Amino acid sequence: MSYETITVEQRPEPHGAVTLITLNRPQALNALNSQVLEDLIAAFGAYEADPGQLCAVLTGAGDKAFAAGADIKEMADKPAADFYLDDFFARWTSHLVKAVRKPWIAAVNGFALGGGCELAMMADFIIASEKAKFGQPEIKLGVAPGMGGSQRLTRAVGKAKAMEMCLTGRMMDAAEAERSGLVARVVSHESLLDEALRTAAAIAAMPPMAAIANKEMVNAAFETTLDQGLIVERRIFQILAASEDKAEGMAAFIEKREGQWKGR
Ligand code: CO8
Repeated sequence: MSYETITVEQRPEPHGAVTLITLNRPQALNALNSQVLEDLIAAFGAYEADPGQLCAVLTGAGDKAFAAGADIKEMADKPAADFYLDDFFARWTSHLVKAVRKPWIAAVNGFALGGGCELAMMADFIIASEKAKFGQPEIKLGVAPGMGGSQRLTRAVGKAKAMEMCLTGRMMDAAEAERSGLVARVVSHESLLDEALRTAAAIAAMPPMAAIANKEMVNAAFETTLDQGLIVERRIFQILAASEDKAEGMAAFIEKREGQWKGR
C-alpha cells in the first residue's frame, strides 16, 4: 500500500519482523495534518493486523524534525465546531495508543514539538538522537496541548517541568529529556535509526504474547491505581503461565538452547 505523507517498510534481516514508519513531509518539518493522521491510522492498523510484524519504529524524514507539531497552516482558519466534530485530537490516541497492542518505538531525530512531542509520547518508549528537542509551545499560538501533552508529559517528567514547559513553551534538549525520564535512551544522531531498529528487532525476537502482555502491564501503571495495576499484573502473569511459550521458554532455558516461539 502506498501513502501520501508517510513511508512504510517491512525491514529485512537482521531487523526482521520490524515495521519502519517514517513521517515524510520534511519541507513542513513533518507537521501533522489530517492526511498524516489518516495515513498513520492505516499504517498502524496494517502493522497491528500482520502476524509477521512484531515491533514498529516511527521516525521523521529529514535531518531536522521528528514532527514540529500539528499543522498550523491547516488549523489556522479551522472553525472550533470542526475541531469538536472531527475529534481530530482524540483519534490519535484511539488509533495509535488504544488500538495498537503490539510494541512500537518513537525514534526522535530532531524537533518533537506540540503534537510532535505528543505523538512521540504515544509510543511505548522514545529513543532520541542527541539533536532531539522536545516542547509544548502551543501557548505561543494562543492554545494548549490537545493530543495528550499536558497529561502524558506531566506523568513522564513530573509537574514542575511539565508546567514550566507548557507555560513558557521552552524546549527540552535530549540530555535533559533523558535525565527527566521522558526518553529511554539518547544516542548519536548518526546511529539513531540503527539503534532504534536494533532495539525493535530485539523486542520482535521475544515471545510475542509476552511482549503484548508486558506492554499492557506497564501501561496499567499509567492508567490505574497501584492496587488495580497490581491486579492487572497478577492476572496477566497467570494467563502467561498457561501459554505454550512459557513452557517452551522455561524448557529452552533448562536445555540451554534458544526458544522457538508460537505466540500463544
Ligand atoms: N505546521 C505547519 N508548518 C510548519 C510547522 C507546523 N507546526 N512547523 C514548521 N513548519 C513549516 C514552516 O512554516 C516552514 O515552511 P515554509 O518554508 O513554507 O515557510 C518550514 O516548516 C520550515 O520551518 P521554519 O522555517 O520555521 O524552520 P526553522 O528552523 O526556522 O524553525 C521551528 C524550526 C523552531 C521548529 C519552527 O518551525 C517552529 O516553531 N514551528 C512551529 C512549532 C509549533 O508551534 N508547534 C506546535 C504546533 S500546535 C500543536 O501541535 C497543537 C495543536 C494546537 C492548535 C493550534 C490552533 C491554531
